Amino acid sequence: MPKTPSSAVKSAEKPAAQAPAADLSADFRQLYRRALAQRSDAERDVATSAAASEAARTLLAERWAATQAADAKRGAKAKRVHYLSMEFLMGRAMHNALAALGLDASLPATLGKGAPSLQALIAHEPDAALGNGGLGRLAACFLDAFATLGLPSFGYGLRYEHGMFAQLIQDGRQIELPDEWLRNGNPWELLRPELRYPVGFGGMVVAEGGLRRWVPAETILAQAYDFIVPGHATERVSTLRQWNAQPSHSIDFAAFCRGEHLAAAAHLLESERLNWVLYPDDSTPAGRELRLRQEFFLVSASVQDMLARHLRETKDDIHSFGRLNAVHLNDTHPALAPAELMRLLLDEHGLGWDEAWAITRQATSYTNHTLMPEALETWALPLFERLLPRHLEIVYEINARFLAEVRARFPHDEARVARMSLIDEQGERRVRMATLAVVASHTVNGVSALHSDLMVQTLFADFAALWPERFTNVTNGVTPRRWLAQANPGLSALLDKTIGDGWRADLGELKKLAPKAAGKKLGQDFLKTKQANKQRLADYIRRELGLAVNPDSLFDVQIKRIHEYKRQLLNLLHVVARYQAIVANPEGPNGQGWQPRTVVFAGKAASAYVAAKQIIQLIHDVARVVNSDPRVGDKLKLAFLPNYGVSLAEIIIPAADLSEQISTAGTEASGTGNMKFALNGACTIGTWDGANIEMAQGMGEDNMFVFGLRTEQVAQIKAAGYDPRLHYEENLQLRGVLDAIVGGAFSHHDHDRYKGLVHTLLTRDPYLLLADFSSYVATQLEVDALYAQPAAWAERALRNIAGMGFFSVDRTIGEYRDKVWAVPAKR
Ligand code: GL9
Repeated sequence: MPKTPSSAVKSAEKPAAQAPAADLSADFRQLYRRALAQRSDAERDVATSAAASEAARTLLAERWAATQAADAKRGAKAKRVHYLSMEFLMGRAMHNALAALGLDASLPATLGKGAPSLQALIAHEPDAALGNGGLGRLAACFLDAFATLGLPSFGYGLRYEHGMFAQLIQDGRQIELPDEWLRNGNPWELLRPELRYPVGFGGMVVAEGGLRRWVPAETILAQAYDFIVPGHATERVSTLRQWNAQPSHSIDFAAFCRGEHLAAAAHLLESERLNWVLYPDDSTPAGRELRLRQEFFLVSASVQDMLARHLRETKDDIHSFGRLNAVHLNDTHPALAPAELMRLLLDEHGLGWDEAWAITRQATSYTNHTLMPEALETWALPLFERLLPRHLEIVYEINARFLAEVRARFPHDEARVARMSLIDEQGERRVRMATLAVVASHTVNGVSALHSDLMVQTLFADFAALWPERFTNVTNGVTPRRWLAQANPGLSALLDKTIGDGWRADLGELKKLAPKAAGKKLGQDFLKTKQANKQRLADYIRRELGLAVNPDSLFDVQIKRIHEYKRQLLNLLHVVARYQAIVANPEGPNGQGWQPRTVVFAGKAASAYVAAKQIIQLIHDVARVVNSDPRVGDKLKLAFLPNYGVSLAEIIIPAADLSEQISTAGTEASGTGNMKFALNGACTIGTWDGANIEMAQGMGEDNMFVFGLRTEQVAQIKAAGYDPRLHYEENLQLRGVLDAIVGGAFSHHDHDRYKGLVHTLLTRDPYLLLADFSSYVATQLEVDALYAQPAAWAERALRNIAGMGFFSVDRTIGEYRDKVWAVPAKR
């Protein structure tokens, strides 16, 4: 059949068709048994999962080596993508590895009698939680698509010893504990002893024969570890190259012999602390100097590595670097990359400024992931100058040339020049990293249609006026492998039976569900798979919290970082309102009883974020009261599941009936959890924000429970002078809720505990919770009404799934490849 142009475009986004994969079960069995025999003295569960990961790793490492060899062979011709990110939130690797090898379904048969189940094997692996939230998980989904689409590429990150902190709840409060994910080693990484680069800090700049040269005061070595990431229906295996800091010289032996043991090793600590921790903060650059060192360490090692490879593969043709290499900045955290590339091109390779800058701009692109002003990185000039003196000279030169361009285009507009400068001159002088990223990039993208529009209208308006062609949108996506095939085998099997199994590689296939969505039998089968997932979550909640929840109740879920703009507090205000209504009116809103609900929260608060931590405490306080009130029974239960992460999400998401995506319109850049829920057949209650909008368009707006103010309305209300107290005064229900909280109804009559929280709502309410409250509560009643009709609910959920084809990470990476990185199709 001849292809229409549109299907030709679509098929370019699909993974390449593959010959049927070879059966690896015999090889796997042999490797597994050998590895197990070497662990005969270990505890059985630990031994079996270690043996299975070793066997899978061996098979994947062969494919990985073949991938590297194939790319190296094409190296001089094919463009490579380098994805620089301070965060990769990988989660567990075992299930994905076994699925990629085609061994997950047949595992029991492969391993034979007495072997552990897939679930048991997986349970022992710690999450690689080297990210804070959506931004880091997106990067992990990208690695999956890189392999699946066969894109020559590297992820570059840091090998943190401690990932995202472990969250413990004590008396309703969050306690942070270090996460020791590397304690038993990481079977999915390969040490690369030959890949080691010196990274300098501090020192001075000297002039030498017309060139500037940086003489750093200290040098730390960056040692490469390759974390291997397999793709779907392909033998390609992606690389996440993670840098580990090592001292450039060993202990001071003389000092050691004098008995000065600590002094002999002081510099070891200095280097090692670089990769101790992932900063647990998505909004403020904490521990400033160490964070800046981490960022430069990532950037310098990665840029040196790609330059070395490029020169090796092109026989020293530095001039073609920009044509053959994409350097992508995942947010501004790696925005020093263009400055470091400039330094190397100018000072080490002797290029002139114009050519060096042309190469740098040809290579660099940048994704913005948030408009939150507090997340915009800037560095105080004295710190920047002390650590990176040569880079500051380069930043000044970039700025001088850039501002000349601005002045030429907009004469006599010094206010504009001040706004656009790479240096913020108000108060303490600071380097603006987002500005550096925009000026150095050929393409800048946002992560949803709305966010990309707002980005050029607000944050980067001056830059869009100068270079409109530089800005674009690439809406986020998620991997259907981890988030549907692996997390939800029940629903996956039902989809396979109903529309075939092509959706794993081409999520657009889900649209075949739409004409079948009203089918009675399909609806019943769907609800059955949902029920089994809910039972599994109910069991987990009982084990974790000792709380019994009814698996027939509506599972209403909000899981994500705790942040005021994400409005977990609005969700909680609804819970309190519902609690009060149940007590006041046991017959239900229309005399037909209350639809039983289980509200589930999970998420971590940044350690220094006081308001977010208070919200966690309030959730626990409300839960204690509601869950133990005999008048409520199972009409309402509230559960906060501690230590949220990728693996917990894989249990919770398939079990959700209702997905809470309720950020203030204009604040959530995209969201990706919203996509995972809908893919698993949860209906969404959401604001007109981020990717919710495109999801609603994909599934049909009537199939989403949309509520609340839109972005323009939020802006108008704020401009007119928003007074939240008016809502409090007008809405009796809202008043009852806030009065109860501040009056100590949930805090053992402690009137002070939530005084601050409520005071903020009544006086400033920066995220307009009170303005959206009544619309939210009314929409929640619509949710109840639909849920009371199982067939109609199932149809709605199936229509949601059918509309999710666009949100595959394969489509996202296809767009980056074509629109941002301009990687030519394979010949
Ligand atoms: C984020 C946005 O807030 C999300 O809306 C978006 O989906 C992701 C990925 O594009 O990026 N930006 C950001 O700084 N974080 C995001 O999740 N924060 C964390 O990852 C903690």
